[in-house]
Amino acid sequence: EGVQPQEYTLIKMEVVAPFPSKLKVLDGRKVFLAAATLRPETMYGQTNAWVLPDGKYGAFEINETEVLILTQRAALNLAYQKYSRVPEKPTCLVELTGRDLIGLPLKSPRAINQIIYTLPMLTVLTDKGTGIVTSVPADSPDDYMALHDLKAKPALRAKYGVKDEWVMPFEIIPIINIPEFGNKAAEKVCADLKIKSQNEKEKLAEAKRLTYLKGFTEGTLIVGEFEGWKVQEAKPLIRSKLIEANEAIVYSE
Ligand code: A2H
Repeated sequence: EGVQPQEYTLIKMEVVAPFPSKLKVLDGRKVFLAAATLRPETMYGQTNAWVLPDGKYGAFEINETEVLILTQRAALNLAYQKYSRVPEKPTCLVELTGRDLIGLPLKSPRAINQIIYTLPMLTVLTDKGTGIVTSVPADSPDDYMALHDLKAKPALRAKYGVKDEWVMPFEIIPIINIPEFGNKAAEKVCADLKIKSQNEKEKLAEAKRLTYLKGFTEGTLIVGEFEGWKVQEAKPLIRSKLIEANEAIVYSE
């Protein structure tokens, strides 16, 4: 972890009922996967969520009706944050692994796709954010390559019990134009750098650096309420709106 605290936005992705047997104890509650992002303005382009298959997660009660699924570490961090409204000792209603979450259908704020699915990504870190990541393959090289791998490799899907219909219908949704990279910056930069899979960490770090910088300084939104706005200007407004609507939570670590 860095020396500077990192401020994330936690996106509340609602798990659509009926719940599978592992989540039956949560029946009747509003259950969310909490995804940590630095790019709340990209939420229009969500195609899926990512979990680490062998990662440990828990379902934590945050008030009478709402439950957040995230790592225990993140639940504790959140509880100690003054304005989170999470009790200081959040109750874990059920312990889960990433495998238990794969295939869960979600409704996520601002997503153009009505339903997105929870899928495995092998590079998710459980000691960063919440251990849950929302996937925006148009603008995130990690997300683009992980989705590309799942689409291209039937054996990878089989290994994690991923059904074709959770992956194959989901195409990149262009949401931001960057003059140098077009409307699918992550795809363009991954192709330019000849990245072959989600495991090419060094090349992906370079791809992230390039897209992150240009997206922020030169990107323009091409969808949604802020269509035509510069990313830089829209970002804080979209973030505040998500938080005011109780669709997202401030989180730092
Ligand atoms: B970002 P930083 Cl469109 N493990 O959100 C791996 N990656 C994680 C994570 C974890 N536990 N928690 C969060 N992340 C991802 C959107 C996005 C992101 C876009 C473009 C770039 C980008 C959609 N995914 O991040 O190490 C999340 O993905 C580029 C760095 O704290 C989060 O923001 O700087 C970002 O990494 C946080 O990374």
